[in-house]
Amino acid sequence: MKRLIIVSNRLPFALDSAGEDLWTVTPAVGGLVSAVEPVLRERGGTWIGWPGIAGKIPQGPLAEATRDAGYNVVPVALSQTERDEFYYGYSNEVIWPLFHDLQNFCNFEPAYWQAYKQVNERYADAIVRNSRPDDFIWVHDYHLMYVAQALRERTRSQNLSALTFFLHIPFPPYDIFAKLPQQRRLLRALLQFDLLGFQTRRDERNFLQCVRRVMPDARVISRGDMDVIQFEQRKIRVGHFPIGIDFNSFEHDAKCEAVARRSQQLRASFPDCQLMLGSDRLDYSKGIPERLRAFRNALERYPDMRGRVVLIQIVVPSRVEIPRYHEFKGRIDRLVGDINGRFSTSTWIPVQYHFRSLDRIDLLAHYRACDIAFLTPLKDGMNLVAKEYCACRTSEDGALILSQFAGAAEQLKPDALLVNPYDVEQMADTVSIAFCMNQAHRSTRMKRMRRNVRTENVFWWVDSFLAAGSRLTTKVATQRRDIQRRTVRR
Ligand code: GDG
Repeated sequence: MKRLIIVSNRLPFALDSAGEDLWTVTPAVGGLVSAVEPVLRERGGTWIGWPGIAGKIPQGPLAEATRDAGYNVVPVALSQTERDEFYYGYSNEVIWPLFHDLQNFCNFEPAYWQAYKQVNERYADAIVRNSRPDDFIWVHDYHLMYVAQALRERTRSQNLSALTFFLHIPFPPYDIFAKLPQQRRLLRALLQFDLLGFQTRRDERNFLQCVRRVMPDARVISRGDMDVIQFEQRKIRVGHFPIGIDFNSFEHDAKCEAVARRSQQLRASFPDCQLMLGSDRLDYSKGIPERLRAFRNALERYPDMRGRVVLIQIVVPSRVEIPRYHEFKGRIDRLVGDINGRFSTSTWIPVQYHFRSLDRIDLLAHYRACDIAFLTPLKDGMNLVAKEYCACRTSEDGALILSQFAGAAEQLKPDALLVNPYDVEQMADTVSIAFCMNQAHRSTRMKRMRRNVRTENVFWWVDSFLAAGSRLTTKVATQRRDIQRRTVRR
């Protein structure tokens, strides 16, 4: 088995200063970490990433934080300016909104691109220092799309391992991508990887469409479930690999005593009510205001639901240093206040709102206790919360209302109730349908969704990606031998 080197912007934990020589270590929350951490813990390997603090990295606390990880951790340091321009800037003010089709939220500040390249070069240097030619290098996500180009500029091509990349967020259609000032440079950089993985068929199709339109020198050849791009005498394979979750671990933990107890407590706090759950990082792509407006609309138009349904909305703080995120939180606070102010009675409050991260037991207890999950991203690479909800429904019941623009909809669509998050009335009608759906009907759908999430789990995802990559490493090795032979003959 090849050594696995994971490269992502963030490490699976964040270090934070709590005063002179005092440090806190907080586990990172987010889809990438949820998916990749169990894999690396099982197989071992190396994780290269940033520990979340600007400036010098304190070695003692880092060693302490990674002692029991089960894999090596290589930190990458970022200065405050780099953090601002690469992470908050290019990654989160340009790529994130653009790739979620929210181009009006973009700030195309030219200086951001320089910082993006510079920081990607830093990650490339860390890879060079910490990898061997036969390692499997797997770069993750939109922060690091320039890494392969930086690596190729640093290493002579015959010394490179196969370089692979997976994009966790959606890839936008051409008409949106075309707004990116660095569109050609970015595509060229992506084409320096040997394997490119996307979440869904839709993302893969969008990417190929952009390559066809923007890169006239590239030739796209379709081959069954994998596409191949011929570019600058190299072949780049392109596929879609929908990410999954560690189903067994969620199912197992959801059945444990502590989760059962907490789940019963939750249910007992809302007698005679159906519980609906929304759980998201604080992000404008997750459709939280739209969901709240739909819930308000449902309470207005379906008065029978008043007093009989509670929406528990968990919002996990994220990127709060960015002013837009701060303003966005204000919008959510006001909507929750409006709904509760208008509809609450002395015995019933319609929205239970938590602005904090729950620990795993509490999160799983919410999955177990809630009759309906209500997840309405405007666009989402996958949405793991939807899959985690299904895995934790150990009694095989519960309804899932899911945005048609979440990647997970491609796999769960026959059984999830799909909604358009821009259509508040349709969402409200779907809330009413879910509310009235009988147990037998819910159970048939949930069983099928659980089967899918159990089968196409995170290990299946990794295996299919690594399998596509391994075919590639053989090819890269052959190519390397050919180059060496030619050099010797000369
Ligand atoms: C990106 C893409 C793609 C949620 N609340 C709490 C908590 N969570 C965990 C969930 C889940 C993760 O956070 C969120 O994952 P998502 O997939 O829903 O969303 P992103 O963070 O935006 O992830 C996304 C994903 O990458 C993977 O490829 O699906 O489309 O945007 O795992 O469990 N965790 C804790 N407390 C909470 O309150 N501890």
